[in-house]
Amino acid sequence: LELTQEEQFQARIDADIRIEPKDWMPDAYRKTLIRQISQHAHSELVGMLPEGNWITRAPSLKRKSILLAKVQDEAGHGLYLYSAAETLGASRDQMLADLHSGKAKYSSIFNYPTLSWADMGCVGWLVDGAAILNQVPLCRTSYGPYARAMVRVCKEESFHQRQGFEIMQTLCEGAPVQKEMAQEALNRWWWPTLMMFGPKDADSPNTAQSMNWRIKRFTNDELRQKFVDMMVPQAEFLGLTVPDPAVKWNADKNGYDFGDVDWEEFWNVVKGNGLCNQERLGARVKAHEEGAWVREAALAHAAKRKQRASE
Ligand code: FAQ
Repeated sequence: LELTQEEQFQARIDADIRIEPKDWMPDAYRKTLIRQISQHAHSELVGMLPEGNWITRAPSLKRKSILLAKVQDEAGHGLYLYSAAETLGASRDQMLADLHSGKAKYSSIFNYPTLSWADMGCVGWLVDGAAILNQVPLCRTSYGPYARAMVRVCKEESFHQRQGFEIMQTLCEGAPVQKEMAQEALNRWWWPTLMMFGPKDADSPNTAQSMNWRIKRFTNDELRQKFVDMMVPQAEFLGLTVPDPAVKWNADKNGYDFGDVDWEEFWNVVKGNGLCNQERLGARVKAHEEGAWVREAALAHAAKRKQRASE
């Protein structure tokens, strides 16, 4: 019995054999990966902005240098991810053009403002916590270059998460007003973080096929449940309360019950109408335009070197 190309491809996936750039793959697999990886790359770049807001206002030199290093890591993650997408034939210029025109998506979470120093704690603790839960399984995603990029990214993310938790812990062990700041930030970040995992499985058009191709290793709802199970005890340890009265331990399922996300808010932010969408995109476009001379200079330098080498 002869297997079709597509059946052979699926058999490799089912046997957990990685797909590499030069291997045959269905067009839809390539398209899905370009969509997910470029969206992921854009999230890293836009994700620098909410924290960039606090670099000049960090409460100490030590905090400033840690935050600076973290934001630089995010730029690096964006670059690995764009490179991974390029191995699928996507052009970086096109991906960036799609981000700048508002056509491409990036994570909803980065459209919320960072109003206090405690937000740096919550971004590290909750947002990076969610990012790690989502990305550790991606180290086993079926496409080789994406999986390998995730290994280093996850190592750096776990440092990011610890620094966020440590900011929260310092605030929670501090004066009452510091603890209030921590609680107020948790109240604002909790629900938007739950939205990072994407729509409910029943409303997620891409999950079933992406699970079948082993691009995704867990569904959106599975990861959201893992997140709540991980974070509720950490919040209790800090002496904080997650802003969801429905959170309750459920021994039968060996996990927490929790309330429903405000999906109207989620889609509103995804469609571009969140609190900071315009500001974030505006900042990216401005940075790109103001960096034009650097790209020109780098190209001119490369051309000169090539010319010299051939003389
Ligand atoms: N925001 O069918 P599904 C970070 C879109 S972590 C905006 O479930 P899928 C680190 C989705 O694209 C954040 N859009 O889609 C950091 C789709 O639309 P499309 C980035 C969302 O792909 C931390 C539609 O809804 N991480 O950056 C969102 O199977 C701190 C239907 O959804 C990744 O990107 C959302 N939250 O599952 C940096 C991880 N959720 O494209 C700085 C890799 C869904 O069909 C500071 N990505 N949509 O038009 C993934 O795992 C998946 O793509 C999901 C979505 C789980 C995000």
